[in-house]
Amino acid sequence: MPQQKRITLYSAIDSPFPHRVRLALEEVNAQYDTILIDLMAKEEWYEKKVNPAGGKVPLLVYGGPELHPDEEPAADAVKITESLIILEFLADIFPEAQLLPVDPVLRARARLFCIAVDTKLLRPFMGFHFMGVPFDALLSVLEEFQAMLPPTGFAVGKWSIADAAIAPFLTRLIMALKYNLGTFTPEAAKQGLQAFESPKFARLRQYYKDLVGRPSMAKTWDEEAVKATFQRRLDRFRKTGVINAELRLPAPAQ
Ligand SMILES: N[C@@H](CCC(=O)N[C@@H](CS)C(=O)NCC(=O)O)C(=O)O
Repeated sequence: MPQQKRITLYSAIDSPFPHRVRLALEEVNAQYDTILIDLMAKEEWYEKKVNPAGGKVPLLVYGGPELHPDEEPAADAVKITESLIILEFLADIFPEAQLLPVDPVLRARARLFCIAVDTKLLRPFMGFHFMGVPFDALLSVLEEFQAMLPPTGFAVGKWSIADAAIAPFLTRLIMALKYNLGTFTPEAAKQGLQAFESPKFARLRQYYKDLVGRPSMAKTWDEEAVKATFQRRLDRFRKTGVINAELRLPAPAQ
């Protein structure tokens, strides 16, 4: 079925949440416009005219004409927030792409996997990056995800929204370890990479390679750009303790 309406995605380079949506849009070969929001210098119009409920990304507009950055979406266009909900929406409007499997049991597994990313991975992920939580906490969660994977292929066999849900976090984690982008020590980063490279994580590593090998990832992952934006976020955190609009800690001792 051809795409019925215009799709506009409000995204941000460093954020893993809109990245989830971009992966799915690429997987279904959707035509879409992207409006980039700089989360560290967020302009007023975004919250005022587009997303008054907190000014977060992603936000997907379905319908209406082409949008210019500081323009309010048309009244008859639909605005959808929350990356996991947007993924489900894309699975619904592009049914032939099977972003969710046809089999009800696999569909349930894909959805559980998505929820597990948000409930189990996000906290230790943020904790390790910014709050001195040891990498071991993250490793044990990664082990749980590895255990959920089938022997080969993606999270529930064929690529699905479950893979979109986790992939942006894995790419960012490996990037952070490779380039020491976080409040952890270089030694912790080295140990983290060694653990990831160990036989224990062979299945997760293969899964990561499969995710990174998708054309959808090639089109949506610009490591240099993410690295630069993440570095800015880290610099701000070191000066002010601000992680994002919702999370602020005492500025770390220099
Ligand atoms: N649960 C939301 C989380 C979205 C979210 O937290 N987005 C952050 C970026 S990582 C954001 O836009 N924060 C607003 C800001 O930093 O000003 C989702 O899955 O879409």
